[in-house]
Amino acid sequence: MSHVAGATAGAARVRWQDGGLEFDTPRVMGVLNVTPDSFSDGGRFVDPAAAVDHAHAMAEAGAAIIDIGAESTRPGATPVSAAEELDRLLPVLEGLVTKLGVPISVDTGKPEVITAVTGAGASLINDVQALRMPGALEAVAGADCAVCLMHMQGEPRTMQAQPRYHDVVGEVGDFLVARAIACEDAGIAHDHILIDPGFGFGKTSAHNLLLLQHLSELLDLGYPVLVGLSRKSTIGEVSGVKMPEDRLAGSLAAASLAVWLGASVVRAHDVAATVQALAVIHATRRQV
Ligand code: HH2
Repeated sequence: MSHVAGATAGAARVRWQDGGLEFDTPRVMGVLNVTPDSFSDGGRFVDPAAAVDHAHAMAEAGAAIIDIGAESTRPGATPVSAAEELDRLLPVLEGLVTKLGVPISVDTGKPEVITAVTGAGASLINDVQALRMPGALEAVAGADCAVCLMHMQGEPRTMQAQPRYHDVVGEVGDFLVARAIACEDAGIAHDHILIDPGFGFGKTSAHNLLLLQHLSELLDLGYPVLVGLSRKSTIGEVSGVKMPEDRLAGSLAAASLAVWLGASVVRAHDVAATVQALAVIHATRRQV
């Protein structure tokens, strides 16, 4: 399989009952954190009305899907109960479902949250634990939704203490394919699955940069690839930019590289700018 510059992820598709996402063009997933403590926008959208407004603004700016998270996964973040997650999520979901015009993803791994939010209209479960929590696989298999399986070494509280790999690209790929096979064995259809190397989740900057450089190897696993590099600390480290909200230029560079190398979906905080960057990458690739 060729993954030289200019190769395309093709017209892969991720499905759910009322539609799905076609990946003949790269897509932007807009980030909506309804948390008090997310690393770059914590506290801005805890008010459901502010969250709903921001989701609409991101959809208007060209987001193909909105990802709502109610528990921060930043290093050292405090875990949140399922009840607290649902208290944060459900008013926002209720305010958006049927009105937003683009599908909604929820960033969660708890089975009771998966069941409640898919019942309330979420189309995709984005799980940084790749459905490893007991009951999570079954909850997705029993709902009509797609899933994004992300790699993480360790758990958020301690994951950045001492990440170690012999072969980060091989180990992340092996993990993701094993989780995808577990999903398919549980009855989740192949075209309901996305994979994500999990930039910053139990990885040093060197690990993250290697994974980005070798992203095309993950395409060989046969699932569309989602990447989340927006505003992350590796961008700060390599550029010397301290504040996450000042890392737009670096985030666009990383998103553009990822899409050039074959990523289908980019998870981003700055939707309009990312949509514009990806349009240039896509147009260039069509000329190759
Ligand atoms: N990164 C974050 C959260 N969820 N999901 C996927 N699939 N991939 C990612 O890279 C990813 C993710 C972290 O970013 P953010 O949501 O902005 O911060 P926080 O976890 O602090 O809320």
